[in-house]
Amino acid sequence: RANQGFTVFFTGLSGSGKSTVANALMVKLMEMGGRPVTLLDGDVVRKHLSSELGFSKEHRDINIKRIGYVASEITKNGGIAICAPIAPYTATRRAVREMIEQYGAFAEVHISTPVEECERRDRKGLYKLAREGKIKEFTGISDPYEEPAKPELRVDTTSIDVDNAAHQVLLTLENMGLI
Ligand code: GGZ
Repeated sequence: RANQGFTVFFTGLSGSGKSTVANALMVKLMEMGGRPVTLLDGDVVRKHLSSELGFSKEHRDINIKRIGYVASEITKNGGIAICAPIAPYTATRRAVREMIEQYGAFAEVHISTPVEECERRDRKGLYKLAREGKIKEFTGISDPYEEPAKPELRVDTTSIDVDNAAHQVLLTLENMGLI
């Protein structure tokens, strides 16, 4: 199974650094050549694949299962899928893992940057809006985030830079025999 496809599934709060690390990882994997790399980023997926969905538990689960399905097809065909949604629910993440492991490997990467740090950064001003009650059901403020118990890797971006975080993901993939 040396050249099997695989999925790197990032999970973590809004503003935790998922997209940034996922992008850096994508660049590194593309530079290595070989398998095609597809990035399924949270907001891009929401625009193109899940535009009718909101942020209830039901809608988040539908969103994550769609991402999982696309990633499973990529994995089945020997490619690399990088997913970067919040994916707040353990059971849904497990369902995606099971779907993908039928075809290839699955590496869950928890970007564990604490909510205090995400809110301090508040890159998009969403935490402020959530505090003011202008965004309901906001993950980490007024909606749950279930921490992964046994991710393949956990990275807190509070004190390490993007390049270092992406490098840690690469080392994890290497240890799994995937690259
Ligand atoms: C969480 C929200 C919400 C609510 C809008 N809760 O930082 P962002 O802006 O770009 O990332 C967040 C994105 C989350 O979408 P996902 O598809 O990743 O979520 S899930 O996996 O739960 O389906 C944030 C923005 O959408 N956003 N409202 N209420 N994030």
